[in-house]
Amino acid sequence: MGGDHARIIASSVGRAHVAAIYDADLDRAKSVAAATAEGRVAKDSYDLISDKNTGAVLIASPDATHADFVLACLRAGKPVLCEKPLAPTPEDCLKVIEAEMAGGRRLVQVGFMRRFDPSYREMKAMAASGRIGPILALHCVHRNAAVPGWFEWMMPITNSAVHEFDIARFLLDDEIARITVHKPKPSSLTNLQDPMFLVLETEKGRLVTIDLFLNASYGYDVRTEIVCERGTVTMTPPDLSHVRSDGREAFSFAADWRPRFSAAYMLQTQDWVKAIVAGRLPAGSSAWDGYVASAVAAAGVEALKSGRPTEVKLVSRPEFYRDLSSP
Ligand code: ISE
Repeated sequence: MGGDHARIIASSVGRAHVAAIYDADLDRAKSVAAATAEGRVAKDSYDLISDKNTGAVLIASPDATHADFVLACLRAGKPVLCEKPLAPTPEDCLKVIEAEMAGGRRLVQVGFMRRFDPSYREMKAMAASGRIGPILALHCVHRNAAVPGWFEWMMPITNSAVHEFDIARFLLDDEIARITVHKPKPSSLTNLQDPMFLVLETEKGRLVTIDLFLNASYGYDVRTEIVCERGTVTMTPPDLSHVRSDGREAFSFAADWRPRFSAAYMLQTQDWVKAIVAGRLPAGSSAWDGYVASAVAAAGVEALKSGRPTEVKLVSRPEFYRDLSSP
């Protein structure tokens, strides 16, 4: 993912270039840097963050390392775009929030790139226009072909379903109050509880269903339907063509999220850089949004363990994080 971000900055973002790359795997850092940063590799991640030639930082490291790196960026006063989740636990997200508020400047964006995806944007605009009546419910399907062996038991919720939590808040303009996790018969292809069906209840009384299946084998398949009082808005398959032959019609699935959301990743980074240059807030998810998604995930992990509906516990939202981008 870090390599993809670096390539996007090097090829598709004006007013920015890749200053240098750090990766725990030096060979990987070298190969990405050769393609994007004229070979500039940093030996130490914290030195790279504080380096005077680093104007802003993009973090795409393992989930549990995010908060520490973001805190280092805040200490250095640098804008930072951090891959999701902001941290796997809401407690660590709150440390980021406290540090950002103490610095008095909004510097953190969380990489919930779906907010920039043209299909989600169009769906939100249609539903929000009110032309087909108020929104009643949301259905989400989130399927990966497979996840790596190091994926831990709670990561379907803390790493994957967090996207659905964030996009549900974005589409519905509503907060998630309660979560229940249902456990269907698990696939024999993995040791995880897979699939899981999540049911979210929102503050405004809507239901959100999430069919989360991370070893679905056949491809990367993300789908969403917004149910309104007088109609529905459904995401169409994002393929480029359908083939009709031999008495059937077929289309292809992406292998993973990178081709499916390539436009979203590019638009996200372009907006982030434009916002930094213009001195405005970026349009993406804030540290507050990152905290809320991880708080819903924490309730989800509890619900997975207990089998019971679990309340989402949020601290009250500081004035510092009130803006138009989130509910
Ligand atoms: C992965 O980390 C992502 O961010 C993808 O967008 C998501 O669909 C996938 O489930 C995650 O594992």
